[in-house]
Amino acid sequence: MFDFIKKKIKDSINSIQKKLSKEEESEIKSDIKKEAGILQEDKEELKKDLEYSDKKELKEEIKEVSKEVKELKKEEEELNPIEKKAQKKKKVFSHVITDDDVNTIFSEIKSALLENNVALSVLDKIHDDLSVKLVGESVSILNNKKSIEKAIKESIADVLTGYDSGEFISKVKSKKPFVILFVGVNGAGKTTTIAKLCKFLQDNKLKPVIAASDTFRAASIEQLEIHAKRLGVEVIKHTYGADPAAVAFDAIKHANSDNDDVVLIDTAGRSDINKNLIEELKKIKRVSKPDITIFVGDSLTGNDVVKQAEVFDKEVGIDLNILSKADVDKKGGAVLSISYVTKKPILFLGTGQDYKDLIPFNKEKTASFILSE
Ligand SMILES: Nc1nc2c(ncn2[C@@H]2O[C@H](COP(=O)(O)OP(=O)(O)OP(=O)(O)O)[C@@H](O)[C@H]2O)c(=O)[nH]1
Ligand SMILES: [Mg+2]
Repeated sequence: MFDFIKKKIKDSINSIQKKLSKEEESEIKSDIKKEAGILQEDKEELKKDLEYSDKKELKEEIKEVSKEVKELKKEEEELNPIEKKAQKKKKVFSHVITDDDVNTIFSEIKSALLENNVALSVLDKIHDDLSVKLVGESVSILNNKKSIEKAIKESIADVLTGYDSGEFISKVKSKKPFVILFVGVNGAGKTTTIAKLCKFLQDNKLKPVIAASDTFRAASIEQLEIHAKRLGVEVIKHTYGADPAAVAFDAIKHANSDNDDVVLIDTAGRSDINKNLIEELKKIKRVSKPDITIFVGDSLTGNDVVKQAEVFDKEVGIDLNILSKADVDKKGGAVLSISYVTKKPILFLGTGQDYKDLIPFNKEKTASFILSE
């Protein structure tokens, strides 16, 4: 994930580094010129003095000064690499970052983020954040990479919100049975994510049961039953075409009598979010009164998945996001946008087809990963 953004961020840091290095070069040059000028004046003075004083002594002095002038000229000619020269002069050149510098840094990142389908509001937020963090900051010209990288990392982390998986488990344990409703378009990864989450709950000593409330798509019940058998979890089902809300209701009743800890309600998707789907989900929600509603989105669909999440939130109401297929997503635009746009945190990233491929989301790690080598 983030391959393309990673490269662009590096390019942007290098280009600002280059800009500042050029600035430093001219600063050093003008310093040297100034010093050489002063020495030249000294030399002229001494020459004048020579006419009136002890010639031998003054000749020595002139020789000294001439030598220094020569050395400084040589230094100016050799003004590369910059680092060596600045060290030699034992002078730390610093630069106060301007709006213009931040625009230079941001312009490269912006194109990368746009190409990765990052939402516009997220772009604006990152730009504003970078300005607040960097403008007016005095950075070392030779060693500004670290401070700029740090600011970019923090600005990216600022647009991300995660929901701690430990906190999630505590919440689930706070009520019995804890009911979780899953929503999302078809093929988003709901059913697979439910199977992975069963494993995660089992690993945390919780007993889940699944409601097969997708009575719409052919083979959806069998798909769930295959996972459930492997995981040793019960599936509460009706027939295809049955009322999905009634299935959810039965699953909760079953959990109460069977002492199950969590009810996971699988629902149907549609290729687009149509009225039927929304009405169906609203009814399931009314009947099952879930403690948490999770939106499952396919991260490969970039900005579309963010728009879907907004619609589901507006129509049905969502509490958390899980993004699937992060393992095959080279861009990462959905991951960067979804929590900022929907204001709902990311709980997990799906990173493959195995049950273990459900990674708790961590915003600092994600931001660091974007800037890692
Ligand atoms: N590589 C990868 N594939 C995934 C991941 N999550 C789900 N898939 C695959 O995506 C496809 C669709 O997943 P489902 O879980 O059936 O999606 P759904 O949302 O239940 O789809 P409908 O039931 O049609 O609404 C399946 O082939 C899954 O194996 C993931 O994290 N990584
Ligand atoms: Mg499904």
